[in-house]
Amino acid sequence: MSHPVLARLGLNEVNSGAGCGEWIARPGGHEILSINPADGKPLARVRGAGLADYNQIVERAQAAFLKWRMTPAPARGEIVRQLGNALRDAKDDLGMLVTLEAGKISSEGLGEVQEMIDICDFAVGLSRQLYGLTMPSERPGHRMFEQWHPLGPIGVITAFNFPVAVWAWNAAIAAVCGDCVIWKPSTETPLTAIAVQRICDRVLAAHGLVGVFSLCVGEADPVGIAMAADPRLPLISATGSCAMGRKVAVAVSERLGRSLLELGGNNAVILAESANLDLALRAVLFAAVGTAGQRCTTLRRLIVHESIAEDFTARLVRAYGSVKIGDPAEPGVLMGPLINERAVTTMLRACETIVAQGGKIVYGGKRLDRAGFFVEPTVALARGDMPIVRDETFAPILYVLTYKTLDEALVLHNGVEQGLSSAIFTERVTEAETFLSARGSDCGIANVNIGTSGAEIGGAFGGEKQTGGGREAGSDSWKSYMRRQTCTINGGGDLPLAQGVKFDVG
Ligand code: UN1
Repeated sequence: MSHPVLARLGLNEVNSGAGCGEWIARPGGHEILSINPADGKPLARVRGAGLADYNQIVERAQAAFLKWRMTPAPARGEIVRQLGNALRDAKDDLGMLVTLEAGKISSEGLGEVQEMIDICDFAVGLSRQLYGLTMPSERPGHRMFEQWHPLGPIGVITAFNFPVAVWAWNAAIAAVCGDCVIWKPSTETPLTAIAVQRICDRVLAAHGLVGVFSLCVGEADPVGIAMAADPRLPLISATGSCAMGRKVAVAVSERLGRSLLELGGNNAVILAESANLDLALRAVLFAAVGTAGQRCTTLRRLIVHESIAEDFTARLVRAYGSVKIGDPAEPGVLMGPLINERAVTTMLRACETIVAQGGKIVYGGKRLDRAGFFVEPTVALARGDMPIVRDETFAPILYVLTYKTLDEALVLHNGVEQGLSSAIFTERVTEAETFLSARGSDCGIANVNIGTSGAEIGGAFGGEKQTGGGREAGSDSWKSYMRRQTCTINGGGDLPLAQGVKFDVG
């Protein structure tokens, strides 16, 4: 066994990736090798689910739903509270496993588990606040109101870059809403998912529950495809690339199901002339280089006022030079590896394309000569009309673009197909307000004087345009996980009809 953390989290050399409580001992899908991206070596193996395993998991979730939907929401919240506490107890180990399997630096690995704990806390409070409105009826003696009911078992598909937090945003909220959750994690990070599922198993078993949360590790074919097409799952929440989201959206809408999509971003910062440049420098560095550029909220385009562009780029390049790259488990390291070999190839190819399209790489652009999947964080001078700038390359490449007027900056800013996160750095209130106005940022997240990444769970998280339109985590995102019912009760002895319609017999 490669690392003691794996054993502490109940992981073996070969693990079943399918089940809940009682795991399917020998699932029939492909075997998946979990690799540590920091050295390219295997951590452990996972047996993925085949179609028969998937069906068994859905059937168990359907059975569990019958009991879970009738459990009072605050009682469901109490179980999510206990899950949050179990995550607190496991925080160090689980954070380390995120580092080992996803290559995130330690503080980000721990941050992810903290994000799970935070959303559990949020969900506990929410379990007593699933409010419906009461509205005055136009008919005498009538009462009209709406109430929210659980949807059913739902499918949650997550990506490698947030291997546990994004599941938690969905699962904690869905659970207090009364839904059961079937999780298909990325095949790059099956071990963290199994570890989380085992924690869920323990919490649920203490209450005689099984099947509220279940796991189905597997390839898109057959598991992802089956989930998207499955009418037993009224909602599919999916995080990943726009290409993946498009397939999920088509399959889910074909059966008139609901999807909640959190797809690619191409996030920008507008750096105005008046900006506090020290603050901006730190924010840009974290947003562009943090998580090795593998967040959907990663800063990809820096739109700088032309008067400060040269100086700021020079400072940025110096700062890039001081970023410590290396083993993400080591203290002081700020940037770990990319997730796999394919990600490295994609990044290097993008760097060639930048040059071919007339851009100039002023820092980075190369692979590091060491084991694992390490690259240099990269800064490129570019123009908004270069096709590569409009694509999301899931790697630490930052394009620097320049502008003269705020209107011009906004055109550049909104001139991409994705619409997740955005920010402006300015000390002028008029510029900040324009950025936040209806003619400003067209993204789901718009910040002033903070970077594009690192959102808190209390807000609704998601984006517009090809980012998919879904909202997860805080605010009223819970409504996506429930069905709304409008109820009218006639408490009088008469039968008045709405809109004054008369329909009297005799
Ligand atoms: C993602 O990359 O899919 O705002 C989610 C952030 C994190 C979530 C990112 N809280 O960067």
